[in-house]
Amino acid sequence: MTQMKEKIASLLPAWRERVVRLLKEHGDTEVGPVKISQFYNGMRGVKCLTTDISYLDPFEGIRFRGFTIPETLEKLPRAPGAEMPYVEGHLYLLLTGEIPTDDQVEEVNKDLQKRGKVPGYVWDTLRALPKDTHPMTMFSIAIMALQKESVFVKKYNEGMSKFDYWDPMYEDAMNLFAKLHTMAAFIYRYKYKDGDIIEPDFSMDYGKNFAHMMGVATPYDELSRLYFILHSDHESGNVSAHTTHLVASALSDCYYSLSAGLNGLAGPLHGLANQEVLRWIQDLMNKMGTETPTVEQMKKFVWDTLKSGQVIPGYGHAVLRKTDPRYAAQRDFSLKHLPDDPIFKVVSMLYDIVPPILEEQGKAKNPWPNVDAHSGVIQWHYGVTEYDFYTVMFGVGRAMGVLPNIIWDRALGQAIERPKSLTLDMLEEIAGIKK
Ligand code: AMX
Repeated sequence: MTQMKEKIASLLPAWRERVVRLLKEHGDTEVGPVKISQFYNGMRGVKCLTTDISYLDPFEGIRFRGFTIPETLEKLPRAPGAEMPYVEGHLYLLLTGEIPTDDQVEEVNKDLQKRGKVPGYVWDTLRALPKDTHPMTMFSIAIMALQKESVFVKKYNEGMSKFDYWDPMYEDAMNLFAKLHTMAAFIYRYKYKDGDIIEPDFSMDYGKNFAHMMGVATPYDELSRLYFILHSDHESGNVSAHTTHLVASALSDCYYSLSAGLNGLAGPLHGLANQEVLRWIQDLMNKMGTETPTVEQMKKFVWDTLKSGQVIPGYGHAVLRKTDPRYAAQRDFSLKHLPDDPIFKVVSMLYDIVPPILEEQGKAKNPWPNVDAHSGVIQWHYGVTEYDFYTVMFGVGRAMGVLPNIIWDRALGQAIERPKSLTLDMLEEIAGIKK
């Protein structure tokens, strides 16, 4: 057993004891009311989920196991001379709550390498799809194709104690995560590079191997590490995390659950926003006929977008009420590596222009940029210009957060999800509306 899995096993009894005690002694304690508006506004703010893997503060942004993004990037181990930490170390942090040693990271890396070979039938499945299939659909199908490998299903069918569920979930999660970067890069090269596939090099770490398989030179390896870490987890209530958790709550395995979560990530209000941002910025540049639009031209374009009833992609957030620290981390990377990139310059100008306009319009609760306002421009700079693909990379990163969540769901005995719904008649009656 690896040190990472042993660590989880050793932490479990104390966590279980806390949950049992909480439920036994305080199970009836009320946490908060639910308003009628929350039935129709996507349950904004209803406190009814629990995770210990990340917490999203509206003003401070995400904390992974208690660490802010700058702390995470600073504390996690990295390769000698590398700018960004190992993805493997972040996985260890999310799963165990502890910053790993170099030795522990090395062991995770070796373990993922052993699990990394993708069976040929996955490639056959992808090759059978029409080339114009969206890469997120391809990614989701590739994950589903692997479902027959599930260790959880096998053990469940053999019969196992519910206290042991987490163990085969862990095995499935690691087996799946170990292959995601290879499947993502395959989809990229198959779809956009005439099927000129670059084989994985498992002597490399996860981020470097992804950059290698994409065929993009350094510092794309640094960017990949940063990108996967930043996109990993964002509490439990966002669509991809919640869907993964919901599906897994039926004891569906990691393959079914992650594929479902990624189908949610593919929505334009969630993970697809990063491709929308780039499309929108390029539309702006094309319409203005210049790579360097003026402030006035940009203001007009922002207002025109709003007046046509569309949202400004990359701005606003359901929970955050300030600039997303994931945006800030990508901005720091860009200031160092691509300060003169024309699209980065537009992104920077929009940072000054959009928030006051959204405030003046007075609808969005958060006028500040989110993670997606920045990710596309950096990918474009390094030649990954096929923006349909960006959400696939988001998905690889997001898996690193949601898979640990569903391992811990099983470990702490979270039940099948089943909230109660009411009819409009019932809500009107509660509201005292006379018909
Ligand atoms: N541009 C224009 N209007 C916006 C807006 C934006 N960027 N963000 C919010 N609004 C509008 C909403 O459409 C809503 O209008 P309505 O009352 O007419 O329906 C109103 O402001 C209130 O919305 P909100 O409570 O501030 O946001 P929300 O929680 O309903 O939605 C989000 C959050 C992210 C979907 C929304 O801000 C949005 O559509 N942003 C643009 C798309 C985007 O960037 N998505 C990526 C989010 C991060 C991620 O998941 N990857």
